Amino acid sequence: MSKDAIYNQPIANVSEFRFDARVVDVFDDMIERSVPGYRAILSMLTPLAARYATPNSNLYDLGCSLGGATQALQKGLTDPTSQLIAIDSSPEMVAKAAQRLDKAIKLHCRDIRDQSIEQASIVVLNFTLQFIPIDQRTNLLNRIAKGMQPGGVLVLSEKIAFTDPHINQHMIELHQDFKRAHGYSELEISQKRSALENVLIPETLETHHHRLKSSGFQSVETWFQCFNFSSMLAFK
Ligand code: GEK
Repeated sequence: MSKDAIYNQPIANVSEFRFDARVVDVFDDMIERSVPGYRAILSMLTPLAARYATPNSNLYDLGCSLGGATQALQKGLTDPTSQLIAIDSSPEMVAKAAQRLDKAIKLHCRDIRDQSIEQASIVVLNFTLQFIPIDQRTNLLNRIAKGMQPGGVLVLSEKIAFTDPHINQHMIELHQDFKRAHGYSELEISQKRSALENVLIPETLETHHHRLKSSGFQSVETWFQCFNFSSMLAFK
């Protein structure tokens, strides 16, 4: 696994974060050392797929990156009539994912805002919605809910914000401690923060729960949280 050293030297003007070839090359290392609980969340997708995938349904991994969540879902599938569909808008990501994923999985380089959702038993947005402009999130979730079967489940994992400014600040600092403990320097932490500033927009859990309910999901609950990283289940 290549080590993420993208921000370890001073950069005069840090440009907006993009999922380009450089990021793709170090992505496995970057996400493991940056997102608390990433592995734990992936590992839970396997029992989820085993429980909620229905015959002749589609399972979507939206913003699949290198297919970590897709592979975790596939491990839980027992019915050969369920179809896995993995989508990402970064051509470099999709090219590398294609080398890893089983050929039975439909993998497309596409914006998730243009992806039709049909007969879905499971939809995964594992740290992807946070990159969609806030004013387009409701529309996307409406379309996802519409394309899901009754009883289907959406897994929504997000970096989150907190209403209480003190808690918000503590969580940000605890997350930075996590990154330090995983070998990132102060320079790397600060340059990455600048790169993500207008690209990754976190919202509170209350906002997510409210939006999910108003988009057509019956029941919503947070099942995982570590500092400012969280994962929710929303049932149609
Ligand atoms: C995992 N889910 O390993 N349409 C399609 N893809 C998009 C869009 C969009 N509009 N916006 C961003 N992406 C993965 C991790 S990473 C999270 C997801 C992170 C894609 C983008 O190209 C990238 O691959 C992914 O969403 C976000 O479980 O790096 O923090």
